[in-house]
Amino acid sequence: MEEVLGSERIKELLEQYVPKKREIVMHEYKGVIFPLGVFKPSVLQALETWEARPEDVFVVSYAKAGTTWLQEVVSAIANGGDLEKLNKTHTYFRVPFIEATSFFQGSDIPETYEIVDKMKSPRTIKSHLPGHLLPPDVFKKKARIVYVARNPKDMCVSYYYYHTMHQALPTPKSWNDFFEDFYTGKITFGPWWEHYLFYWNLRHEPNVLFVKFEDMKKDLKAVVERVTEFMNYTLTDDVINGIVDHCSFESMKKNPMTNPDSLRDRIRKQLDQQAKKEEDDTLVEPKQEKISFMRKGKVGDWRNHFTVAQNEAFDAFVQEKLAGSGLAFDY
Ligand code: PPS
Repeated sequence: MEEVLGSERIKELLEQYVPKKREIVMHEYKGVIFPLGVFKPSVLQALETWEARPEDVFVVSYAKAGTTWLQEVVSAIANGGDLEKLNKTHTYFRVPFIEATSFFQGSDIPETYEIVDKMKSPRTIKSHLPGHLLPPDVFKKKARIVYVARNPKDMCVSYYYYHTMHQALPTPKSWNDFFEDFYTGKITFGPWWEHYLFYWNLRHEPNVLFVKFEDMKKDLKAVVERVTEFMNYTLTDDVINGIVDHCSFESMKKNPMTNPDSLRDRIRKQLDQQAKKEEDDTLVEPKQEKISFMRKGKVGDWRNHFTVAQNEAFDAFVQEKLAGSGLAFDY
């Protein structure tokens, strides 16, 4: 993205960014719910005929599964572990989110996928699209897909907090309400179990690598090595160790080029200024301001949120949905 627009232009757009009054409207596209402000039907439709390249690397996941973490690993590998180079551009621009409308809404820039079209190969691209909505050409061209899955209990908690802080997502009435929606699949990106199973069933394809968040927590170096081999790179042990340090929770949280908060803070500043100017307190829905995108990054935070009854119901549900698939998680 940066190579197409240039970092100065991106900076200029961020500074000019004037948010529109925003009502959160959801729409359904081929059985999946999306907020209209970020995922337009026209973009989802355009992606059906979008042209992939065999050398593309897609980081695909359900929301809050560890995408940003894995995309940083992939981007670091694609850049040969050159951390100085990585730290010049935010991960958001190094690994564009193909189905998302650029957050510079109202500006004159093209859709993200059009920017991706102009990027040089090898491109690293993020997507949360379920299998039936990912551009079919990705499968046809056998572009690489690195998929990350996370135990659905922690993913549910992380997604709940994300809904309380993200301006484009509807604020849940309560944890209990969100829990019900998550487990029935009535949320952005749809039923998580269908998302998982589609990619899990492709895990033996040579162009697909299925990774688990919990394995990244257990042994990040082993995962970095697997992804490096999968992407067909050869990196020295020193370089691999550098990537592992760069991608630790602590490093990514304090690095403004890997922590999505740094972009959010700039946008929030603009929102505050605009609201003040217009003396308009309805400009944006009040959101939790203090929660970081890099919230906890742990396995097991669900224990602080699920009631005993919720846990029992969820276990039974997971067992039913994943039965016979061989897909299981550490909690
Ligand atoms: S998004 O918005 O859907 O792309 O979110 P995603 O990046 O998939 O998931 C965000 C959660 O991943 C955690 N995270 C990490 N955990 C451990 N180590 C590292 N380096 C790391 N980077 C991101 C992040 O903290 C979110 O999880 P929670 O549980 O909310 O903390």
